[in-house]
Amino acid sequence: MESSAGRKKIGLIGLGLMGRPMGMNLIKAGHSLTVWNRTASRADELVAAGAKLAKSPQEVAAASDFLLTMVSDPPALEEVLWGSNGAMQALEHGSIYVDSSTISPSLARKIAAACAERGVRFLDAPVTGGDWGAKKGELLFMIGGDADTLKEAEPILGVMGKKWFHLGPNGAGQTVKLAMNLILALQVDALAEALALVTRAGIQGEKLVEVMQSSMARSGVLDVKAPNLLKGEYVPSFPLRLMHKDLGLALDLANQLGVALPATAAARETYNYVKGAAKEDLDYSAVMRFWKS
Ligand code: NA7
Repeated sequence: MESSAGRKKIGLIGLGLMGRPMGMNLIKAGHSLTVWNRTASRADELVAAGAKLAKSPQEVAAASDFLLTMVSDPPALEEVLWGSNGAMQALEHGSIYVDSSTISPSLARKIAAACAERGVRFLDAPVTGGDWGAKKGELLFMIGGDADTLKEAEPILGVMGKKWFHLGPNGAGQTVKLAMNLILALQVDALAEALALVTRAGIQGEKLVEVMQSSMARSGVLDVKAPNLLKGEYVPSFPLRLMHKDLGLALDLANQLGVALPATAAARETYNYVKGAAKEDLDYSAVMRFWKS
């Protein structure tokens, strides 16, 4: 089922902030791409660049030997896989299915089992890098699943990302992704909390950031998110509503495993407050609004 020059027939479901640039990079690399999105107009840019627009997730799966999904959360993914005209029923024996949404490890394992029954090879492959990483083709993939399947998927992952980590069987990619997002959420929350303290004391936030940049507290998060916090500009790169969702998924997993995550539980309340008060879609760095609403 491969098209010319070893290019795969790729299907992409979910054309949000992340899915659109990932799809664009696949087209630029010469792959044949069939797409579907709940809100069809979000496919316009990709269709103009050469993608075929399918009428349903089922039609995407039937047209593809490599399916990629990138939707918001577990209910969205269950809908596109098992809802009306869902993709699962049309996945071809021998094809590869990669999900890059952030979902629960248990749902990843349920999908892997359903795929195995159809002779489909499944990888959970959530990403980190934000929408700028997706645009530049520099995402990091955290992979759960079979090593040989990963080997086969690597040329396609390499179009969208710069690195991937094989972390264990299905579910392992999602487990590490939830741990990663927990760290990012806490780091940004801690930075916002410290900025609230110094600015209330009459010291400019920039001063704290300057000191941090020369200390052990420097970090990638500081480089990328401190400017948002200092300017109060929160254009979504990674939306707060999705970070809030991921903290909930991390706490659910912790509950299942019997691990206490007290700092995560507290941070989720802070993000929850800002999410409830927000009228527009915001980046997760808007957690600062807990102190400056
Ligand atoms: P976005 O920009 O919020 O996009 C989410 C996508 O999921 C978008 O295509 C949505 O379609 C789709 N979606 C949401 N709910 C559904 C349902 N019920 N059925 C079908 N499709 C749905 O998120 P990002 O691109 O930033 O993130 C994607 C994932 O990566 C997410 O798991 C993050 O945590 C990490 P719409 O356009 O709204 O019709």
